[in-house]
Amino acid sequence: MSFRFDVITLFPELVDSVVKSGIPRRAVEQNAIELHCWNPRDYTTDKHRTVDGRPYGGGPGMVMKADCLLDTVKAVKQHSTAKVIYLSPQGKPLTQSAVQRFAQQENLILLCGRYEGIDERVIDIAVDEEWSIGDYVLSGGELAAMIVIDVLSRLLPNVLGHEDSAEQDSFTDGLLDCPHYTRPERVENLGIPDVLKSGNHAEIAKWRRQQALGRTKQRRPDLLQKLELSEEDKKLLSDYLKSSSNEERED
Ligand code: 9D3
Repeated sequence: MSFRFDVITLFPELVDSVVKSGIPRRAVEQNAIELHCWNPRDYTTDKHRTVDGRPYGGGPGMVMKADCLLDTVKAVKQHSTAKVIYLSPQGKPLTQSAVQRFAQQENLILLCGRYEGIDERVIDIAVDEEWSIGDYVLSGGELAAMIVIDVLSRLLPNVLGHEDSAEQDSFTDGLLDCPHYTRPERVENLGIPDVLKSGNHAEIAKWRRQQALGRTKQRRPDLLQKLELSEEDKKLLSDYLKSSSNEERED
């Protein structure tokens, strides 16, 4: 499995930095991902290489011009038949399962806006899907495109150090992760749950499942509502909630 990303951006050096370290970098080194950036400024035809214009109807800010964007898309499409994904605050909220669907395509064209956004006619003519990364205001689509690249590189087999880490990731089973500990055994006045030192793997798995269920219930009840819990999970969760309400009453 491998991916090719063609990213349309006024800040190619920013997008390139996503493959400078960590898992995305390893994916590039293993030829599992290819990243190509395309700068709309290189597809302008005027002396000042203008990529933005004032909005029709007035108001603050600038809008990215249609012509250089459409010419950039045209150039990219000579190398890729992929879908054009526009990252924008108006898009559908991106989720792990949406990215898993992207992973079934081999290639993606990621279009990043700057300023107030792009001329709407580019969306009408050239965009297949519009996605947002959440309800907060970025200064452009680049960080969102980098997130798509990062999330997809974790889905590549052989790229993660541990073969099975991707499957154990939070969200793949719909739950938040359990707590993790490593040496030393004592940090300031804090120790480690005894069960993790017991060597009893069945008990350890049960404890981790219980922590995942309990933390998800307390921090992300919306995630838990989507799941159908087994009778065993329900018991683990109710025991967790009892002991965590006891802790609140302690001292
Ligand atoms: C005043 C209206 N704003 C829209 C919410 C203007 C505006 C803010 C930020 C227009 C563009 C941007 C730049 N943002 C992105 O390009 C972007 C984004 C985001 O801001 N939040 C979440 N996901 C994304 S994906 C691309």
